[in-house]
Amino acid sequence: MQPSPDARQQLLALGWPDDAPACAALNELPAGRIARVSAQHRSGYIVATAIGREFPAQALAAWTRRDCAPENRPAIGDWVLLESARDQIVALLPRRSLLQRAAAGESYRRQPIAANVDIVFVVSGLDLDFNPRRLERYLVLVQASGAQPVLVLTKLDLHADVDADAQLAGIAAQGVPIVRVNAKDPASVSALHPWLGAGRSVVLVGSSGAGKSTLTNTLLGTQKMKTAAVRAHDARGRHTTTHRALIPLPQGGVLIDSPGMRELKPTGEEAIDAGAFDDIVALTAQCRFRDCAHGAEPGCAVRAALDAGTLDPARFANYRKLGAEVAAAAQGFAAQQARRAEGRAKAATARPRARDKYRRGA
Ligand SMILES: Nc1nc2c(ncn2[C@@H]2O[C@H](COP(=O)(O)OP(=O)(O)OP(=O)(O)O)[C@@H](O)[C@H]2O)c(=O)[nH]1
Ligand SMILES: [Mg+2]
Ligand SMILES: [Zn+2]
Repeated sequence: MQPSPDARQQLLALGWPDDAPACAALNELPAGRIARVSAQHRSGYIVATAIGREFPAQALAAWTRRDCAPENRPAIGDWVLLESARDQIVALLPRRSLLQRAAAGESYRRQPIAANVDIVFVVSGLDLDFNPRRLERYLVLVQASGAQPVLVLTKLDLHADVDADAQLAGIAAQGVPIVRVNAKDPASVSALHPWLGAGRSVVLVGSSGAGKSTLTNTLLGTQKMKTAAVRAHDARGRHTTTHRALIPLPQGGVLIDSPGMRELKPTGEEAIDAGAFDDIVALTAQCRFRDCAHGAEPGCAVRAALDAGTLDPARFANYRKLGAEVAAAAQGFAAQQARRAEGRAKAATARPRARDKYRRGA
């Protein structure tokens, strides 16, 4: 079946990256059966095949099983293939990117935040919520996603006096664009348009009250998302947005608004030296000893930079803290995988008959 040009056109409006060479194989698929996951509920998925054409779709049984890893199930932003006659999802199409964090608790499970996004807007207010260390944490996770980060600092109209430049110098030096906006003002927010053209998908992340939904509404030109004032004494938000939403924009791109995050733990897949802290990595390469611990060793370039005031000690401390967290998460995840494999092997030898019976019925 040749895809109709109409169906293809409609997918483009949902963020289908038609020009991406990596998607050549995907473009052979019948466009009329491709849909994008636009929301995820406990009972299943909402998918879209065109702007305004959204409907619930059944997930594959394999995805509803408890032992299915969350990152192997469709997430918001994923492209899926539907069965021709029914609203049943039959396949998850290959991803360009996946932004994820570790789920809360000690389970080492992963929690996808958004799939197939090109850009992650890391949103932070310039108010009391402003915290460069937390932004660095976001950047480590974004770095591992395959998407590009952009730092969006909101509430410029209220806090134009906040001197963020010095505190963000390390981040700016990584080449991460930093944009200051009044999220309520369309003219101010138009500074974000270059990242929001046709075929682009952008996810908004940041703590509650940062202004993600306010930005969404201003970009969209309507008050689609609910917003709420932050607490006066600490500028914390009230977790107003409770579900992720995929929203096609008049600028041509697609935006995913998400609930404010309380906790942002690495999954262990991140590489602390792969882009979020290049300035520190460059310094460590100049230390006299390759295994320098940046303590009392002679010829330590890191300590020299700290002493000279060219490296922010808080940034360096955060680099170490995040590095340790990534390593611990990777270890925990590997140990958990090993336990699971062992459990599966035991179950297979103990109950071959029962297992065969269930498999046949699935
Ligand atoms: N003056 C001003 N107010 C802003 C700006 N950005 C956000 N706000 C206000 O900050 C409050 C929180 O904004 P929301 O858009 O609800 O924040 P959110 O990030 O979506 O929060 P959650 O949905 O809870 O995660 C609202 O009262 C907004 O009007 C800004 O740039 N300027
Ligand atoms: Mg919100
Ligand atoms: Zn050193």
